[in-house]
Amino acid sequence: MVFFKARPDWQRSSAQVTPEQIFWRRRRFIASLIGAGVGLAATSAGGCQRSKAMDGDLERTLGEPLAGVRRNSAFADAGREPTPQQYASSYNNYYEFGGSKNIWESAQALPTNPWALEVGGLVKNPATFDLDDLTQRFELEERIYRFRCVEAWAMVVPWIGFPMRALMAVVEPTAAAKYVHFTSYYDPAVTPGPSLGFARDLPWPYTEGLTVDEMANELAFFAVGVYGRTLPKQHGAPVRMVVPWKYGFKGAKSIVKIEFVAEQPATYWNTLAPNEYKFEANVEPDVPHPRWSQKKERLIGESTAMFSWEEQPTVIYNGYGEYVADLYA
Ligand SMILES: Nc1nc2c(c(=O)[nH]1)N[C@H]1C(S)=C(S)[C@@H](COP(=O)(O)O)O[C@H]1N2
Ligand SMILES: [Mo]
Repeated sequence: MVFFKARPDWQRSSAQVTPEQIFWRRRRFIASLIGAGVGLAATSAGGCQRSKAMDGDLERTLGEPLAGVRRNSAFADAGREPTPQQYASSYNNYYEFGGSKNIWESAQALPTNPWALEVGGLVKNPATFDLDDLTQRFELEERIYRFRCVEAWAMVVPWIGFPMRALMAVVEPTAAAKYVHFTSYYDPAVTPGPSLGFARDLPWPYTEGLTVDEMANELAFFAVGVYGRTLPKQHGAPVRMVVPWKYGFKGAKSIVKIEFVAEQPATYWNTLAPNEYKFEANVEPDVPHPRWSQKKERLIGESTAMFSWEEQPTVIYNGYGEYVADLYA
């Protein structure tokens, strides 16, 4: 496993970016000084950034404050401003609670306390982690990551959590472990899924997978918080995966089980539509989805209408190539 320090693609020298990119970067920098960016920098790590008042009902879904979390300086700048929380926390994909983006209220039915995260399979030390283990046993840090959904919308999110490899160090995968299978919470009485006829045949529970080497990469992260607080249920409380160089669907929410295995596991979207959702699912602008191009993305914002959001070019590995490209060489 190679762990190397590197700058993501958007932090390289200006010689490598076009004048147009510099223009937009400077404009955004100036905007951040006079706008909400200063608010973000001046508050404690991950303080909520708001460009306008948040809906009171939405605000009640946000978690408990996580105090004293240090921001990892390597991930303090994603080259784009963090997405204001009222957008990120009210525009979600969480199929267990419905097929629309507007599931934040129905997701409040998710029971998160107590929680048991079972880790086993090909490991030396199988273990079950409860809620306190997740927020206290592992040293928490904040990382501002770009996030890219396969549907071509994007955002920038200040996650709080711990590197996946910190958990690997505790359970110690054996040499036979080549893949990791992650399982989300599922209870048909609580998580009805989309209210469509085909919903009966969906391959619940939602699962995802990585190679062991991907899980050991410096970027791979378990989030237990966001915007300075514990995760709201709509983001996958109490613990979800964040793998920022891959499409968003790889980041399973509300994880109850992690199993180290020898063979590539079957996963939710890859089982449903293997030609559209690959197991690897790295962000690759030149590899179109069968039904749309991946060359551009739109940053979620004010309106729910995607065409009105700011369009940006998609970057290979979502800009994290210097961390992950050698995994695929
Ligand atoms: N269990 C579960 N995890 C999931 C999903 C889901 O439907 N169920 N959707 C995925 C998809 S497609 C995306 S884009 C992200 C969205 O994360 P967010 O709502 O926190 O932005 O969650 C991913 N994790
Ligand atoms: Mo997604």
